[in-house]
Amino acid sequence: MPRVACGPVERFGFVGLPNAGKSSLFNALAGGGALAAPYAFATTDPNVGVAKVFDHRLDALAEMSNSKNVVHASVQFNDIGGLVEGASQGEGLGNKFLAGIREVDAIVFVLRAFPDGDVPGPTDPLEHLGVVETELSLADLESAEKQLDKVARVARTDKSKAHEEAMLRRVVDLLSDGTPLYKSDLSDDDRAELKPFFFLTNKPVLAVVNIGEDQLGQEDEIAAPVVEALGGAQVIAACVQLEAEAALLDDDERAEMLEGLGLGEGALPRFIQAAYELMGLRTFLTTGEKESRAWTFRAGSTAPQAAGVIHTDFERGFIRAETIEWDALVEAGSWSAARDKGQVRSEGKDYVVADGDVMEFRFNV
Ligand SMILES: Nc1nc2c(ncn2[C@@H]2O[C@H](COP(=O)(O)OP(=O)(O)O)[C@@H](O)[C@H]2O)c(=O)[nH]1
Ligand SMILES: [Mg+2]
Repeated sequence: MPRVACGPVERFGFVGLPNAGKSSLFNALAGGGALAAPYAFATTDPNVGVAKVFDHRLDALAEMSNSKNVVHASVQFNDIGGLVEGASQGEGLGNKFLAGIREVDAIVFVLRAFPDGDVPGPTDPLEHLGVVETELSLADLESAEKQLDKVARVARTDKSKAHEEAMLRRVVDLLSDGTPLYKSDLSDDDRAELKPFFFLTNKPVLAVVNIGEDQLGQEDEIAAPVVEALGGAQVIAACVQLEAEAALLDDDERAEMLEGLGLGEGALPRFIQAAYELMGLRTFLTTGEKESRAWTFRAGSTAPQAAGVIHTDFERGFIRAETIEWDALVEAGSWSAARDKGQVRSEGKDYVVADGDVMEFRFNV
């Protein structure tokens, strides 16, 4: 039996101080995105959840096709637990915590801004970021020094190791200055080259600033210092508690509550979209009466590679892909109407799939 592929699965880890709102964010995502679909990576770990990637294109196609089944793309997230000062020294749950971060593909900093006398802890998101960054950077520094030591010894007799040694020296210098690698001037190529050394701060990051109910409307202002500190990383300000409460409601009630608060769709769709984009993921779609579905593929994939996300047979036996942009298809009203208008393209094996393409694969096994 050929393996049924399920596309790239990226794992995001929530990292932050105790009481920042990590578990609340987890519940908000799990509540809103709790899916019955049997994901390949279904897990029994209560700290691992799956959230669906909200996609209005998929909804429009499902409506057009009157699909019986609608399947969203998804991302996996881990509630790693609270970081405490001294974690890099193996303080308390420090080691377990660092191991949790090593397992994920990207880091989501959860930074508290909400004031609440009943919830202990600092309420300055920059202070949260500072503690977390210091611990991660110290853990990386220790690891970088050890690895540099080894490589330098080998490099004395093996000249081919000189470049590796220089890279690690640069990493040690950066971390000694307190610069996490994601904030450094290392190029994307440098960062890719450093992957085999497994540094925590070499992972892509995004941040959620958790604001209080009374701070709604001041999102940009409160997030600004974090945006500046993280230079370039996506920062999303949201009242996680309200989002978690909304997630417990059914669709209509949730929409009503969020609209009533002036929050539109809420912050979760934006958060998940940001997470998806951070990892260079794209979506193509399939649609029919039986099912409309969003499929995740890596930016730059060719049509056969995208077909392989559905099934390895589709990739091996790929002939061509009937392709149309989702909005053109919705406007035409059906595949046959779009075909009659000459809007459906027949793409070959070199076609680089675009985000939002709707595809039907022709294959031969
Ligand atoms: N007022 C207020 N309280 C919040 C908010 N987010 C989380 N909390 C509360 O803060 C406490 C800690 O939240 P939790 O999600 O468990 O934080 P964690 O330790 O990072 O997992 C809980 O009592 C939450 O109800 C918020 O946006 N506003
Ligand atoms: Mg928690």
